[in-house]
Amino acid sequence: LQFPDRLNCATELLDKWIASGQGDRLCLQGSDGSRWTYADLQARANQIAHVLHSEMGVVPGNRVLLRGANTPEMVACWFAVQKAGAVAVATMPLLRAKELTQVIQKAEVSHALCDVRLAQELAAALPACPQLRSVVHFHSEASDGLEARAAGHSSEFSNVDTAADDCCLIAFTSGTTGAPKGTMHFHRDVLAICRCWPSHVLKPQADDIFIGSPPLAFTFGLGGLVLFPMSVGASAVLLEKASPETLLPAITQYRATILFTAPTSYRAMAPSVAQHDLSSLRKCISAGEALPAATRKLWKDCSGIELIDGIGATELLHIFISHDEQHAKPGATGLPVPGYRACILGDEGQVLPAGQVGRLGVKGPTGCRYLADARQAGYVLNGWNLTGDAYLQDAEGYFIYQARTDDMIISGGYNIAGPEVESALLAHAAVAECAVIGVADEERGQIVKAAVVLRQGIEPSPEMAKELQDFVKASIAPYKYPRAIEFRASLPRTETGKLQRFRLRLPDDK
Ligand code: 3UK
Repeated sequence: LQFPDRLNCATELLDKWIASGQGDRLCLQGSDGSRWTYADLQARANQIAHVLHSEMGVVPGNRVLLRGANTPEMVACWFAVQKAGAVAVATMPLLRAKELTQVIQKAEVSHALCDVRLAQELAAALPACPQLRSVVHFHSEASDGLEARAAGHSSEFSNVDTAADDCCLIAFTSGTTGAPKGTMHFHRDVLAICRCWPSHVLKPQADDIFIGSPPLAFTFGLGGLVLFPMSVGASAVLLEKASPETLLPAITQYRATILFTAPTSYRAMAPSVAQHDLSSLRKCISAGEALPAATRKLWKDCSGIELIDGIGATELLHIFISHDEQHAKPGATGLPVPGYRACILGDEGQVLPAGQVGRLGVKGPTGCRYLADARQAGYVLNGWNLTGDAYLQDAEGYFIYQARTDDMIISGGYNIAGPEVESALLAHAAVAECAVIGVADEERGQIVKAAVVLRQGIEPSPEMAKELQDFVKASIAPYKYPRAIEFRASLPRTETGKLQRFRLRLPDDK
């Protein structure tokens, strides 16, 4: 991948469409019924860039916190930050003051653009954050709100002449294991991910309509709902409240063609698919968590569409191992996306042969850059970015997910990957969701325990527990069966939809 030395990602993803006379193409649709062309988005981003520059005092290199739900205005803010040569620090809408404080301090945030509906938690963080000098609210009717300020500025702006390897985005990991890590990405990284996975796997077209659930603060959502559609001149639907219940009717309403969401969301939508017109839908992408074979089959059976699985990570910005519809292999994530290399590393950092379980290492145009974090040494080994996942490679080179490295269960001398047991349980018709963890046991070190959410209308009982145990024993090696089963009404998840297995290991979490 070759890039010129000077590069601003806003020029390449946004301004180029207007420059080539295609500014009236549809770019974004919002939950409020708004429709923005590329020219609309450019004009608004330019006005906001003026606000940043001349009213808020942003200079190139400043870190600007962005906080809001998925809306077109939020995308305009993102591009305004790029145009001003500053660094976007996007935060998940549900973060509380304490977590915002950590992010603001770690990333040395000096300015913020915040949806007025999320103003409260940010205000509560401010006393502990003297470095944050200026906050402006958007989606606001106030006279000092972003809309009123932007209206007073020109809709033309000359982008700051940034270097291809100037940092433009600091993304925080979800922090399922310890404090969140800030990861740094350059202008060229933003363009590199558009040329890797989308070009080789997704193959979107200019008339595609993208839709999905991930927040724009999660790089899965930023890529899938902003960068990838815009890199081909396509459009995206931004839903403020995307859930399994709202996604299906939205696909029908907007005639969406490409869907991005997490495996659990496909599973939750499956029973209702028959009641919706999904005839517009062409491609469905699953990422964020391992895709169980049972979920792949369920979605194929109800929608006729073969899921495209892909593993991505905040530190690598987007997907680096995946497969297209023709090369799906149940239970496998796929092959390295062209541009990336992946390997399985042993405890001493040696590359392991096919069939052996080890730590997944990835190398490519993105990755390996943690923001002032001593943990970099533990996550980057000889240039390989360690994702924290245990994987193996099969004889055909496919990468097969095992577990998060710290979620591997050791019971009676056996290494057991929780997700394999979860996959086996999910094949049972009574199981809606489940999570498998290891719990301490005097005799066996750990035992396998399953937390199970039953499908609506099915009651928990000792007989059901026994049935599930027998079902697992019959489909995978019997020593892997869950010796303990706990029925629950729901499972703890992050805002990005990931299971928080560690919370199930805490004594009091219900
Ligand atoms: C897990 C998967 C198996 C895996 C992400 C797509 O999830 C994203 O980023 P995060 O930093 O988490 C990374 C971790 O999530 N994971 C994600 N996808 C898969 N495990 N199969 C998958 N398909 O543990 C990984 O290390 O939150 C996903 C694009 C951008 C992203 N940031």
